[in-house]
Order: sequence, then structure tokens, then C-alpha cells
Amino acid sequence: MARLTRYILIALGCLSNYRIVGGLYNDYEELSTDSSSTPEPDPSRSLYKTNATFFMLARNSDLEGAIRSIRGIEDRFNSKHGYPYVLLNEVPFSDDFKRRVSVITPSPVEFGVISQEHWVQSDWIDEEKASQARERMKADNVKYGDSVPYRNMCRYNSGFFYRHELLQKYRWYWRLEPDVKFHCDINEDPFLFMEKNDKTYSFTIATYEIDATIPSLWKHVTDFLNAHPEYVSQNNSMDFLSLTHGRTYSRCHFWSNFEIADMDFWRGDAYSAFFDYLDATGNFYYERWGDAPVHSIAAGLFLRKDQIHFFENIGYQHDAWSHCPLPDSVWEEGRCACNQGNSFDYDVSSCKSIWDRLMSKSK
Ligand SMILES: Nc1nc2c(ncn2[C@@H]2O[C@H](COP(=O)(O)OP(=O)(O)OP(=O)(O)O)[C@@H](O)[C@H]2O)c(=O)[nH]1
Ligand SMILES: *[C@@H]1O[C@H](CO)[C@@H](O)[C@H](O)[C@H]1NC(C)=O
Ligand SMILES: *[C@@H]1O[C@H](CO)[C@@H](O)[C@H](O)[C@H]1NC(C)=O
Ligand SMILES: [Mg+2]
Repeated sequence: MARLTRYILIALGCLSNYRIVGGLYNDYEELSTDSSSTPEPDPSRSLYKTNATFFMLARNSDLEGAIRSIRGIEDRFNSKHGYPYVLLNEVPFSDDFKRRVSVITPSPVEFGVISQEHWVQSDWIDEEKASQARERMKADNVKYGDSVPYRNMCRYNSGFFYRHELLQKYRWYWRLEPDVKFHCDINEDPFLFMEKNDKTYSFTIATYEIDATIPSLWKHVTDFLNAHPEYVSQNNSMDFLSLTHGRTYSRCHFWSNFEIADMDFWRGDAYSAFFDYLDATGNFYYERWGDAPVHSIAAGLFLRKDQIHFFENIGYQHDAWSHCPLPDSVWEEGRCACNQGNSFDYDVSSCKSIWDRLMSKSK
């Protein structure tokens, strides 16, 4: 009897915290309807508490890497929380892809197709001008300089993913890419941390953008700010984005292959106007603007700097670059499998020290 009472209390606790409704969430439905045969709830498997999802953009050919990333985040975090996943692709995922990804996690996994209108180069883009730009960048050995799909991807991640119907029902997202690694146990729910502490955007690695991909970006940002001073936040991160009080771009940006952020910020007036303004220049195609500088500049100017969070405790690896928690206590508590000596934080190519300097200023 005592056991049953305790169980009902736990179930009620879940109910009151449970902010997402819908048929997808089978754990919840089983808990609330079937009391006789339900086993004791496993206290390590708490139900999730925020309106959040993982989000991954991937190609069918990214299958093995997608599996590794999801397996990794399940082991270090999500098997205790059960947050859902949304995977998007501009062509349908194959049955094999869906089958192999779905078996990794008991969480709901939704597979979506991106509409052509959100993905491909708009028809008002001057293809002659765009292809000349690609040729030039190719000759200059700019990474992905001659790629159209890469440009589609950057523009999609800048201005469209959060409008996809499968993401509409969520506020928070955690961006995953194929083949990333999580080095440490993530003991505190980062979504909950963001919500409780009034954070909007977060990062683990900050670095410099390649000059040749954004020749005119800062000029257009400046024009936008002059036209819309009302969107600029007090106590923003301008001194991270510019070392010349706004005259020039530092090229510092948050590395957006990892993001935990609030999609309602991207959906809001400031960012919508900003993205539309940038998009209308055509420079996602005539140059090669990345979603990382675009997101970072917006977060840096339209948010207070204290709404942007550096996740020290999330050990993260993308390609050769990693963030490994530097404080020993954090590293030990996370049982981290990374070498602190390899952390990118204070590498010459890192912008973390510029971020630290901004955060240590009083306002
Ligand atoms: N569906 C789809 N996804 C793509 C395409 N290009 C890239 N992606 C995804 O978009 C994300 C970023 O692409 P990446 O190729 O990793 O780009 P990157 O991280 O800037 O560059 P790398 O340093 O090479 O990893 C990843 O999640 C890819 O799986 C594409 O043409 N179609
Ligand atoms: C989750 O967030 C989205 C976007 O803000 C919102 O439309 C939706 O109603 C929210 N769902 C719940 C259950 O709060
Ligand atoms: C900006 O910082 C100052 C000084 O700390 C503070 O008084 C003010 O309220 C802050 N403004 C906003 C919008 O948070
Ligand atoms: Mg990548």
C-alpha cells in the first residue's frame, strides 16, 4: 500500500511537470493508465520536463554518423530523460535509415522532409553571379566555396529549421550533427537549466569565421542596425562581435554545430526581420554566409550577454575540435573521457578569451 501511494505521488509529480501533451509520449500514458502491472518506476529514468527536442539535419549517407551521435547523447544524457528527436532532410529518409536510427533510443524519433521552397536557391537569385562567386572561391581554396548544397544548408539552418512543422510544437532545441561526441556525463538537464536561468542561446566552442565567406556581412548588419535600432538589446555582446566598437566584425562566432537554444527567439520579430534583411541581399549564395555567424551576431546583439550561456560541463567534440571541461571538479563529476590539455578553449583560433573578457566586465 505504501508502495502504491508513493507510486501515485510520483505519477502525480510527473503529471504536474509534464508540459508536453500528445500521443507520442507513451511512457506517460502507460504510467497514468495502467497501475496494476506497471513496475516500480525507475528513479534514474525521470520524465522530461521542458518543451524541448533534439534536432539533426542529415543526409541518408550520414546514417552511421547520425547513429554514433544519438547513441552518444543517449548514453551521456538522454536515456535518463527521454527527450524526443526530430531529423530533417531535403529528400525522404530511407526505410533503412529510419529503422537503424529508431532502434537506438526508446524516445520518439520523427523523420521529416524539408520543402523545396525552404531548401533550394530562390529563383530571384542571379545564378550567373552566384556561379561566378563559386568559381572564384574554388580558385581561392575556400572550404565548401564551390558547393551549392552547403549554401542551402547554411541558409536553412539560419532561417528555416525552426519553421518546420515537426519543430513547431517545441520551444527548445539541441542541435546535433552526425559524428559528434559527448565526452562527459551531463548530470543536470541543460534545457531545464536554460529555462530556469533565463538563458536563450548557448555554446561550447567559439571561433573565427573564414574571412572569404563573409566579405560584406558586417556592412549589412550595420545597415540593419541603423534601420532598426529598436531591436538592439542593452548589455549586449557587441564587444565580442567587434573589437572596434562596432566598426568592424571580430569574426568571432559561436560554433553552431552545437546549439541549445530557444526557437522562439528565432521566431521573434527581431530575428525574423534580421534574417529577411540578410536573405534579401542574396549573399547566402553570392558569398557563403554561414549559420554560425548569422546566429551569433543576432544572439550577440538582440539578447543581453547574460542570456547567452557557455556550457563548461558539456564535453563536446566536432571533427578535430573539442571542448573539455577545464575545472577538475567539473571534469571529475562528468567522468569525462577527454584530455583537458586538448580543449580548444584557449587555442589561438578560439574566441573564448574574448568572451571571458566581455563577461568579466561589470555590465
Ligand atoms: N539533408 C542534408 N543535410 C546536410 C547537407 N549538407 C550538410 N548537411 C547537414 O548539415 C549539418 C552541417 O553540415 P556539415 O557538412 O557537417 O558542415 P560543417 O559542420 O560546417 O562542416 P564540417 O567541418 O565538414 O563538419 C550536418 O548535420 C550535415 O549532416 C545536405 O545537402 N542535405
Ligand atoms: C511548446 O513551445 C511551442 C513554441 O513556443 C508552443 O507553440 C507550444 O504550445 C508549447 N507546448 C507546450 C505543451 O507548452
Ligand atoms: C544593463 O546593465 C545595467 C548595469 O548592470 C542594469 O542596470 C540594467 O538594468 C541592464 N539592462 C538590462 C536591459 O538588463
Ligand atoms: Mg559538421
